[in-house]
Amino acid sequence: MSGRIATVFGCVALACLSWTARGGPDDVKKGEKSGNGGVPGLKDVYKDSFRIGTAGDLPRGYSDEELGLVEENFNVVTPENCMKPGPIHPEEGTWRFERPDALVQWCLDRQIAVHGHTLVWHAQTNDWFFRDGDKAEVTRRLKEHISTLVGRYKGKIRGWDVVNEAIGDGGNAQTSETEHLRNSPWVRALGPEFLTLAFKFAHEADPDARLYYNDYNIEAGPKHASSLVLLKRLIKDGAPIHGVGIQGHWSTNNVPIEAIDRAIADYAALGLKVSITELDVTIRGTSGGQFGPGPGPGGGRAGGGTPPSEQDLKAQADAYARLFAVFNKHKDVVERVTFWGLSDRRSWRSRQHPLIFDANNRRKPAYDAIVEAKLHPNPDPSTPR
Ligand code: 9MR
Repeated sequence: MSGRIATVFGCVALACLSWTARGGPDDVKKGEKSGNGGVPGLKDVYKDSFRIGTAGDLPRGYSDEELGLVEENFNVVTPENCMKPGPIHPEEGTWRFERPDALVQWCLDRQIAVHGHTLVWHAQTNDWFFRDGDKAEVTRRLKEHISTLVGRYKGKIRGWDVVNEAIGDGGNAQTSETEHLRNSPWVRALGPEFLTLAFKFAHEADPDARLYYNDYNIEAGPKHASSLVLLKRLIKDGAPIHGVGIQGHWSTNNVPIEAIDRAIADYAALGLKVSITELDVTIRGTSGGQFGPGPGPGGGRAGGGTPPSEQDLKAQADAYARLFAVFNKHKDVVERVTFWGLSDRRSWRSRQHPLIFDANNRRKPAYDAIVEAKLHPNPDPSTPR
């Protein structure tokens, strides 16, 4: 065993020992204390499996307590909004680098990796990209956007969501045999080739960056089938793609464990890695990655939804445990599991309490269940404990 690996093992073992000394996760009282309070950080517990991430436009506006939680638990950060085309590149020649620079520097100073989100999207992309432009001009703008952004953080940002959410919703048996691309301004301007171009431009700007296609609901049904058609085409056309991001906006009413298990294997069979890029499990209601207020009872983004019951929290903990068991089963393929937000206060679905820290930064039962899923795996992850 190399010295480095031995050190890693030693650290996790120490972390686990301190956990055991407290009597194990059952002994961690919900709401007892904010922060980790001596409990091992998730990044250490899962060190030999994959990176554990959080999303947020850190560090501005975050409290010391929140930043402490990030440092203790996560070894990769995704900027939630500040690197999207709209905020970072509102007009041709106008760039807003202040927040992204601060985020990258904060992470670099702490040896936390950064995953960039997102270079090309149908949403939060200002019209100037497409205005009065023929195909050659829009391609030039796309290239300039990607080269400038990826080039600026070359060697500092580990990977990128190159294209986000290109596949349309509402597919059926017929569309599942096709890519079923969303009718976005990118498709209208450049045709389906916009994806290949985006990957090529990103690779040229930083040949070492891990390049991802990212989407929601692609683990099951016609959208999964379309994702396979699309990815095969990208690979065939020589797009430098390394992985697929399954966003992972699920709910306690719908955790498609078997589909996720199969989908990861399907992507691996194409030679791709997989990351879970925007994980949250809402309590009650439905989920999905679409914009707008969360659907169903308790949906929406503003705070103050009905507080979760003990039963809700238990159902959520079971869901997270089963998910992490499946991710861990595929740890050779899964590179990263990132939660979409830090706490239930810092979530786009805050009324549905979807994350592992509550609105006051206290560990929820889901946190303990995720640790347990690694330390004492359930022999049959398809069933709750
Ligand atoms: O969480 C993000 C929210 O703060 C923004 O208002 C919204 C619109 O830009 O985007 C949210 O993040 C989305 C992500 O970028 C792509 N997948 C779906 C996420 C939730 O809408």
